Parts: sequence; C-alpha cells; structure tokens
Amino acid sequence: SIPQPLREIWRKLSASEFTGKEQFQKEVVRHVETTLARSIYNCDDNAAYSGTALAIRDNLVIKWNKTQQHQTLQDQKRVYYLSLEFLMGRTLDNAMLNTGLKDTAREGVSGLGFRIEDIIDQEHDAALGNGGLGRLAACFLDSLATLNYPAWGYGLRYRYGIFKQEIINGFQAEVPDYWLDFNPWEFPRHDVAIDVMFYGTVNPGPRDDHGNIKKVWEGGEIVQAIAYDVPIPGYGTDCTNNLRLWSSKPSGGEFDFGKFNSGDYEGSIRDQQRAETISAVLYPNDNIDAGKELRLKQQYFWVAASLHDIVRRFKKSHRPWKEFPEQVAIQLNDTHPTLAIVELQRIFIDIENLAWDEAWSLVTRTFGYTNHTVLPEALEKWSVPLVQNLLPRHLQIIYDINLFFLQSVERKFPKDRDLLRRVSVVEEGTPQVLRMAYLAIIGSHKVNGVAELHSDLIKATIFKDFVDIFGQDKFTNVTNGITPRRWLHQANPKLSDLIASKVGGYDFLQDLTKLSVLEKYIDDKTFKKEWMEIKLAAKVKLAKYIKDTTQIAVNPHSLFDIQVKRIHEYKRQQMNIFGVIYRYLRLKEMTPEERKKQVPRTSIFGGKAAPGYWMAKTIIRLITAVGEVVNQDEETNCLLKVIFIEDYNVSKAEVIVPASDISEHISTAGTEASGTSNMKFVLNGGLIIGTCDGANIEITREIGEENIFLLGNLAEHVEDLRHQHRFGKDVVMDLKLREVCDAIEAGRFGPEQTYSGLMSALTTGCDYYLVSDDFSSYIATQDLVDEAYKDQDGWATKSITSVARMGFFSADRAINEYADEIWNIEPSKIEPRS
Ligand code: NBG
Repeated sequence: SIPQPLREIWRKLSASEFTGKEQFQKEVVRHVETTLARSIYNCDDNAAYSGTALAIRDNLVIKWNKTQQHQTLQDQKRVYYLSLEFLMGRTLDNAMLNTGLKDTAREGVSGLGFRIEDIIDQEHDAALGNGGLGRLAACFLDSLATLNYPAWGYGLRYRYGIFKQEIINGFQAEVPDYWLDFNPWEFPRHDVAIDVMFYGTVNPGPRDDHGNIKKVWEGGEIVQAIAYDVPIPGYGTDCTNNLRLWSSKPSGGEFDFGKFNSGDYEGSIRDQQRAETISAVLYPNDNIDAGKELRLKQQYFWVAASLHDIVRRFKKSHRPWKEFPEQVAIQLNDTHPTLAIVELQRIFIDIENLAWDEAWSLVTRTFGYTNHTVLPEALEKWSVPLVQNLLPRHLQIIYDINLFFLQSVERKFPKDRDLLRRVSVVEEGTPQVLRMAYLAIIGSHKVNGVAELHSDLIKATIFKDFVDIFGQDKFTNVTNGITPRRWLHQANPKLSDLIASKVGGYDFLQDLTKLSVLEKYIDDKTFKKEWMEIKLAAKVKLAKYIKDTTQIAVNPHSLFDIQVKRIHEYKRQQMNIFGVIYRYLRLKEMTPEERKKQVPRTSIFGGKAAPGYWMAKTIIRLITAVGEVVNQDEETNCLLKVIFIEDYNVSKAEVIVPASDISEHISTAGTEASGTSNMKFVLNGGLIIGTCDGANIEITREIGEENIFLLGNLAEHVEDLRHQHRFGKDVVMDLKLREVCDAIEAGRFGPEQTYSGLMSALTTGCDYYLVSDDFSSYIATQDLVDEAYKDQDGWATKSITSVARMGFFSADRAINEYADEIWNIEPSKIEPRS
C-alpha cells in the first residue's frame, strides 16, 4: 500500500463521482474515445451503451471502494451468501436507477443523439442461473445492499450461462450463450488466486497438539481459482456490496511447454482445458439433480475458494477462533454448497489445528441452510465412490460427522435402529450415496423453507426425523420476496410513477408496505382509468414485441393469460395447454352469435426445458403446435391466440410481467416451494389463477380471496389421490380432459406419436401430477376469470387492491428476517461524502 506520508497527496487526487448532465456526457465521450478507441464516426448504439455503462460504472466503483473500506474498518459481522446461481439479468438500467442517475443519463445520451431505451437494450443478460433459485439470489443481493448489510455473494463465473433457446420447427433447440464479449460489470482480481486441490491421497502425518496422528491430503491435481468481482449497488444508498465469482485456470503456467516442444500439441493444452472446464458452463437443470462429476468439481472448487477467502479475511482481524461465528455467517443457497461445511471443518482441524469438537461447534454456528424443494428428483445425492476419488479427505470427515451425529441420535433414541438408518448421511445401496440435505441440516444452526406451506411440509415429510432429533426451533420459515426496484420501478416505470404520485413519493420502493395507501384511491375514477391505461400500454408493448419476433398479431384488448417459467411437469404447463385446447374445441362448436359473447384471449407461454428433459420438450412442442393450428383458424382466431415466446429470460420478463391480465401458477399442490414470479405479476397489477401451493397461499392471505382465482386439490389430498391413481380400480378420466386427449390423439395438432409420452403419463403413468384431478376445477375457474374480466371496473378494483396489499413480498422483508433470525447481523450505513 501507499506509504503514510504520500497518502495525503493520493487522497487529494482521489477519483470523484461525476454529477450532472454535462459531466456525465464528458465521461461518456471520453470512454468512447479512449477506453473504446472509437469516434463520432463509428459510435453506434452498442458503443454508446459501452460508453454509458463505463461512465455509470465509474461512479459505482467509487461507492463500492468506499463501502468496502467502510466495512473493513467497521469490522462487523458479515454474511456470505453462497449460491451456484445468480440470475442477474441486465445491470445498466438497474445501476442507473439505484444510484439515482437515470434522468441525468437519459438527458445526457439524448443530447448526444441516442435514446436511453435503445442503449439499455444493447446489454447482454447475465444469465448465470436456471430460474427462481438464481433470481432469488439476485433479488437478495439487491436488498442486502439497499438495507446496508455487510454482505458478499460468492458464486461461479460461468463462461456460458443458461443456454439460449431457439424454437426450430416447433421444437426447442439449445444454443450456447457466450456472454463475456464485453462485460463492464466485472473486475478481474488476478492477485486473488487460490489453489484448489482434487483427487490425491490421504496419508498419516506427524502428531498434532492433541497427540493424534494428523491426516495429510496430498498429491492431487491443483486448479487455480481467480476472483472476478461485481459491484452490487443498493437503492438510495451508497452501500455497494461485492459479488465474487470464481473462474478456473490451470495452476502454474498456461500450458505444458515440455509437451509442446516435443510435438505433443494437444497434450500441451489438455491440462489447461481440463482446468478451465470447471467454470465453463452452468448445469441447465432446474429442480433436477444430474449427479455428474464435473458438477461436484464445480461445487468443491467454488466452496474451497470462497472459504479460503472468508477464513483469510477473518484471520486479518487477529481475533481468536472462538469469535468466528460472531464475525461470519454463511448461508447455503440449497444444498449445492454443502461441502462448505466439510471444508470449514477440514480447515479448522487439519490446517488450523483446532480440536474436533471446538471446530464443529464453530462450524455449526456459522452455517444456515435454505431448502428450496421437496421434489425427490431435485434432492442432491453424491455417490460415495465419486467423492472418495475426488475428495478423499472430505469423505473421511463426512464419515466422522455422520458417526458423531448418529451416536448422539442413539443416545437420544436408544435402540431405534431404523431411525439411524433413516437419518444417516450415508444411504445404503449400490453404490452408497451421500444425502447432502441431511449433511446440510446437521452442519447448520438453522434450516429454512421458502414459503409457509413449504416450510411446514419439509418439517412434516422429508426432514421429519430431524425435527424430532434437533427440535422445532432449528427449523423456520422465511417466505421469499422480490426486489420492487427491478420488478416494479425498472420494469414498469409508468406504474411506479403513478403509485408514487399517490403514496407520497418513491419511499415505497424502500418500504413496500407503504403501498397500502393506494387503497384510499380505490374509488377514484381518474386514478383507475390511468391505472388501466398503463396496463394497456404494457400490453401494447408486449404485443409489439410478439409481432416483431413472431410476426403474429395479437389483440392488446384481449385478455392476456401468461405462464412463463421453466417448463416442468410439476408446474403443469400441460394443464394450461390442455385448457387452451378445450377452449378451442368449445369455440369451434359455437354459433357466430355465441362467439360474440366470448372474451377474446391471448395465451402466452415462455420458458426453457432442461436439454435432457424429454417430457418438458414435448410440452413445448404441443404448445407451439396448438399455436400453429389456432392462430390460423379464421373462425376463431379473433377470440384465441397462442404464443410461445422464445428464450424467456430476465430482460424479457421485465417486458412480459407488466403486461399480464392473469398469470398462471398452477403447480400440483405441495410441489412448488414458493414461486416468485407470482409476486412479480401481482405487484404489477396482474391477477393470478393458481393452486393452493407455495407462496400463492400467503398471497391469498394478504390480498384477499376475492382477488385471486384459486383452483384444484389441496396439498393434504395429493398422496391419497396418487394412491387412487395407482391402485384404484375404476378411475375414469375427467370427461373434459378425455375430449382434449381425443383431439390430440386424432392428430389435430400434428402426428399423435409426438405426444404419446405426454398422453401415457396421464394413463399408464398414473397421472403423478394430478392433471385429471384438477382439470375440471381449472376449466371452471378459467370461466370465472372470463366473467370477471367482462366487468372492467371490478377488475381494476381487484388489480389495485392487490397491489396495495403486496408490501409483504418485498425481498427487503425477507432479508431483514434472515438478518435477525438466522445471521444476527446489523446494517451499517455509509455516510455520504461531505
Ligand atoms: C426453487 C423452487 C421455487 C422457489 C425457488 C426460490 C429450486 C431447487 N427451487 O418454487 O422450485 O421459488 O426455488 O426459492 O430451484
């Protein structure tokens, strides 16, 4: 660092933030001309985006440095949020809004001959996530910074995020999405390079302070983790936190010159490629565990680098180890980072020479674990031979953790051998597998679900034994939330402005409960009119996007019915499209007179299927095929259109979410842990049709039953219904659904073989997701939606009332709950520079 006497000079020269339009413009032009080496003759939208981003970034970086210095000086407890996914979307618009520079930038670029919207549109999404879990992590980062919590995110810097989806002949095709061409939002820290070892052997070493023979893990393959830092600006505060993403690189030299010189060119780069492969690509599975070695490597690589970093930071403060949990909280976003528990125990006992019990007490007080699913196919299990080979020392530690745990269980419940079998981290079988969720519970002081129903369900089902063992208090609920900055203010600026004009400014963006003031205006005719005009404008914008990308014209005055999310059988896009077919069949039967009475509808779908998830891909094909038939049917297409929006992602969601009249959240009860898009849609004045599942239940409680269209069976009946399907004698399919299946099987939407899997899932597959049980309720509820929509004034009342009551679903509320109940951390405000 700089010698003391020179620091004054340094401080005088220190960079300062630009203010005002002129200074902003100067910065943009300077960046375009110097950083980008371009000129007025070749500055297109893309160069203007880069210049603008770099100018905004400069201000952000100044706040970021200040925040990091402040937090280091304060030396308070920090939270580290470990997530394999951060689905950030675009940054520029959000950074401008959070730092209060949007208007300056709009005027500034306009004076230079550009439109801010076009510039914003140039940015590539940072799509380092699959869906809700990754987007939740991104919303949480926004809230942590906004609320001034000292917090870091840790993740992987994938070279390829989630694939780009193309629809070719109606089927999904996957295209790699290389997003790092120009990414002004990351800062490589080549000086933060951490060696991570894999494979190798464990050998006896010297005796430790406690007289035990040490275990030495050695001789493995070493890969380097390089830090890339991303600034995360809070809204209306200088607090700018850090997201650190690790990139993998071969350790010691780029490639093997020996091999190169002897002519083995391929061999010379093989090791380099092996190392770089680790952070190359995000696994594209949402709620599915693939169990591949490379994924385990990713997990350990990321966890080892992050913990090394965290422990190093702690050691700088020269505190005794016993203070570790008072300085460090680590949150495990699902089981993906569970190895962090084992790694920290390893660091403590193997490297820092703590005794097992002391180390374990520190470890368990440090970690919290969030569960995001009860779906069996998503619960992570690692094969023991795989772990033995890749991480031999960790496997030993896991065995010890498990042994001590089982001994304590045995003391508490003597002679219950079946209990020991049920709760063991090691599941018997060929091969044996490690149940990562169990390890995460054993190694954490708190376990939470993400919505009330979900948190109750995990306690009653998959983790029941652990509640008996550890007690109720270890298990808690933190209902998910979303950031109103991105999902209202940024995505729907007109609505945000209208709300601000009624509730007394933009404070509601930092305290979403202030929305409740809107209820006062429920009878205000002009307000209602403006409200509905904004909704219509959002629909017009989406209609234009649909026209531009699919050439299909949709009527913005029709009811926009939207289901956008990952395609999954449990989310039941199939039920939605069956419903569309049913509607189409009815419309076909009607006389022209009857048709005149119908509410025109546009059914909009979007979402990716995991590349290996054949059933999900079949569902996409059915949706596109129904669209092909329905959209061209002159008799009915003014009353029904079906659209599949290609490559659904965060930036498209920002256009889609404000435009819904109704959105669908119709998972089989008990399967969707929370859902978060339900919150986004309602916050933007859209109503919901949904099942009693996940956060839908709490949304209903908050906004009132009269403002939501609920349907279907309850979670408590699901098991019985499944049992009936499996063993019941004379289960007959719902007649309406039968009609739909007949139409599909008659080839009305292309060759029926295409859908045979989907059809047999309903029959021989015992209809695991209970589509036939909920179908008639679904159809009846959709009829209620049509009826309600005819009364536009009543609809507006529902829409406004719902928004007014959505305060609870801010991610700020969720983060405050984590901070108080799990992390025990305090906010720390950075005073603005005088
Ligand atoms: C997902 C759930 C969603 C939930 C998000 C965020 C996984 C494993 N789970 O319902 O399916 O909203 O997590 O909590 O991706």
